[in-house]
Amino acid sequence: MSAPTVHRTFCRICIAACGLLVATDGDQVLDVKGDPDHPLSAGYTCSKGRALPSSHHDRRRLQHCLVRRDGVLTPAPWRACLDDVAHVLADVVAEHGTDAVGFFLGGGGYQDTAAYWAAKRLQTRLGTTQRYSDMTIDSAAKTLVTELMAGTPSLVPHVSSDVELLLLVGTNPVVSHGQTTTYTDPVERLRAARRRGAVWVLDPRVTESSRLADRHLPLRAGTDHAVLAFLVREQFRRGIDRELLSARAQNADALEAAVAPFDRDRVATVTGVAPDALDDLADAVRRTGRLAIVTGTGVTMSAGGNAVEWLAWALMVLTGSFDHPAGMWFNPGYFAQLDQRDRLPASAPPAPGPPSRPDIPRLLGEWPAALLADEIEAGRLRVLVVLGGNVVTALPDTGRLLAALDRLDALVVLETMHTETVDVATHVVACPDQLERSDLPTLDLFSSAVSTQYTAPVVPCPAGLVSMWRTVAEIGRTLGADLFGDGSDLDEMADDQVLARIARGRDFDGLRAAEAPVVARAEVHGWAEARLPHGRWDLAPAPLVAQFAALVSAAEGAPALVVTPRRQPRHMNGQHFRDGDEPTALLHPADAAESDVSDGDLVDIVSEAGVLRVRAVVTDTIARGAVSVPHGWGNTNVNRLMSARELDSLTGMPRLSGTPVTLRPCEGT
Ligand SMILES: Nc1nc2c(c(=O)[nH]1)N[C@H]1C(S)=C(S)[C@@H](COP(=O)(O)OP(=O)(O)OC[C@H]3O[C@@H](n4cnc5c(=O)[nH]c(N)nc54)[C@H](O)[C@@H]3O)O[C@H]1N2
Ligand SMILES: Nc1nc2c(c(=O)[nH]1)N[C@H]1C(S)=C(S)[C@@H](COP(=O)(O)OP(=O)(O)OC[C@H]3O[C@@H](n4cnc5c(=O)[nH]c(N)nc54)[C@H](O)[C@@H]3O)O[C@H]1N2
Ligand code: SF4
Ligand SMILES: [Mo]
Repeated sequence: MSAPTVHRTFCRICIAACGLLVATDGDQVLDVKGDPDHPLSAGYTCSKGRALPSSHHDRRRLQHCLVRRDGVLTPAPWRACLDDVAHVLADVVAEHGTDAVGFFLGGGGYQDTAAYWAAKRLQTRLGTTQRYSDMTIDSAAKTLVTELMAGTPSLVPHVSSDVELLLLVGTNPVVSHGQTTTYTDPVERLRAARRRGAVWVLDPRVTESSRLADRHLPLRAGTDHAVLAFLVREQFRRGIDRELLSARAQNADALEAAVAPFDRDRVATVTGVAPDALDDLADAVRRTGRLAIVTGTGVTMSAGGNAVEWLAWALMVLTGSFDHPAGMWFNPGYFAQLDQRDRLPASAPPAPGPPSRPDIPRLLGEWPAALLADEIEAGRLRVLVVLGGNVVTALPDTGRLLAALDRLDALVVLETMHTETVDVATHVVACPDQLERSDLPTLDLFSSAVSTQYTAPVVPCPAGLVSMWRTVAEIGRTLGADLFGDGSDLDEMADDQVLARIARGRDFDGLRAAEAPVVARAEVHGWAEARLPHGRWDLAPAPLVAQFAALVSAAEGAPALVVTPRRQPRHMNGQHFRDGDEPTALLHPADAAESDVSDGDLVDIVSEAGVLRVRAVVTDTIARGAVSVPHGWGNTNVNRLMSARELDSLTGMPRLSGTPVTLRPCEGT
């Protein structure tokens, strides 16, 4: 064996984008370590990043493209695979038009900058309405609330480094590294926040993050909106400088009226949190003045997701925490340079949703991913192109979804691995993984600093694999759209030429030559408020106020037992960085006893949508009334329990947190 070569690159499994040192020998990836000189991650990595050598060489890696012939997925060259797709497209478009072709962008698509750019651009060029992505099964509440309160979709808050009060609501950054607010080296960051002040966690479960916090409030699942409403109410009750506030925000009176019923004792009853603990939290907010509130999937996927996000933002506006030190700052983006504009881009005017649910408006031009099955069943969506997503494990109501996918004229999946979605595809394009391609971090507003970096491929790209952007461009060509708009010869174009376009006016050659990531600025405060499209925050947008009122009256008859989500350290949604694990359902001893379930039993969890058989772990680390089950598993797919009919009226989010269920012990296990 020759001496290993060590490459400097960055991880694209989650949004933390940790700096990596990858040792290779030829096409063999030997070892991954954290890059101690990386300005953002300083040597930190998690077990998933360090498992890149084994996932790169995994037996499930796709080595070539596949086409389904006589029911069997058969290897085919890329050109032959795309020619076959072109035939299907020609027939479908001739009969039903371009709008019968839809796109789903998953996590693998978001993490491949050229692919993400190409997909967005092609969708715009085609004017297709059939656009779907993870956003509407993940964090739609955040997009909605940003649009309604700030009047722009372009603000992503990050925790200021000098924060003194950090409140984590339905997020477990020690495992997840964040949903949209990036948490690199989360243990160290939570410890640092504690050294300066206090960390509070709202979560029905004892988590890796709550163990590091000063205070953990194990509230009843789905009741977070009540805690946030109480905190907002306390701000008004304890006094606010209305004149100062009205210069920055409108509709304070409507906000105050909405939260008026949420006095301490009512909130204690609804949430199961002790009244004293609620007072302590309100005192802490008052004492520190400013704070940072980070929400996550535990709440954004719940029925109260929009309300929680709204009230969290409202509290940060009331306390002057947004856009200021000791609160949360907004990343203007290394490429986007939003702070150089006079005004932030305004939210698009409301547009109707898909014909299957026109009442649910489009969000960022997309339709709710949970409605894919409806659109297929109605015959409007006939070809689906999936870019780096595993829709079979990610979307609700698995049984119905599988039946719908089966009805498509073509299901074209662009993937690196043999997944559950590949299993049901008609065409599969084998793509380079992150070590086999050059890249920039995609979503620079999500980065924890105003920064970017370039990586070259770490190992050569094998002959059978084709970049996602190239496949997207080729599909566009078939549909009559020139992705680049200038007649560029796709066959001649290199990945880096696409990245150079994405880098726009910024010095791409300089980036490429730089040995290190470029950090323009660590944090930027005081730019966003002055650039709000309507000049001020809206503290009480009418759709949120109305939905909140409905939520509050519905919450009175809350179900006894609900399924809640959780992420696992060595798994990234449906991507598994360790073999041999099995998902488990965490259950409180009293809930287990009521259903006659013992620790280690297999249990049937039953919802209106379906049944899931899973092993129970009986533990008092979870609050009563919540059953915690992770997603991303093919055989034990929690999405069998999730309804694709009961969707949030403002975002189309399915309720993946807080689904009512009952338990049934399995006989003979
Ligand atoms: N290791 C790992 N990292 C990941 C992922 C992964 O699968 N594995 N997935 C990535 C993706 S796609 C995303 S979107 C992010 C998500 O990042 P997070 O949102 O931080 O996800 P979780 O770690 O599941 O944390 C959600 C927490 O919400 C709690 N919870 C559930 N119901 C409720 C409730 O009603 N109220 C409150 N207050 N809490 C509740 C759960 O117990 C859990 O601890 O993580 C990303 N990072
Ligand atoms: N019940 C329930 N359902 C959920 C959730 C939940 O908590 N509970 N979480 C939801 C959330 S937040 C999300 S974001 C979605 C996640 O849904 P998905 O985005 O579908 O999740 P993944 O399983 O991570 O799928 C990403 C796919 O991209 C592939 N991939 C990785 N790298 C590359 C690459 O470089 N190129 C290509 N072409 N492919 C690549 C991987 O092999 C993987 O199959 O699931 C959602 N579904
Ligand atoms: S936290 Fe882990 S998965 Fe996320 S970027 Fe860092 S090493 Fe990769
Ligand atoms: Mo996500």
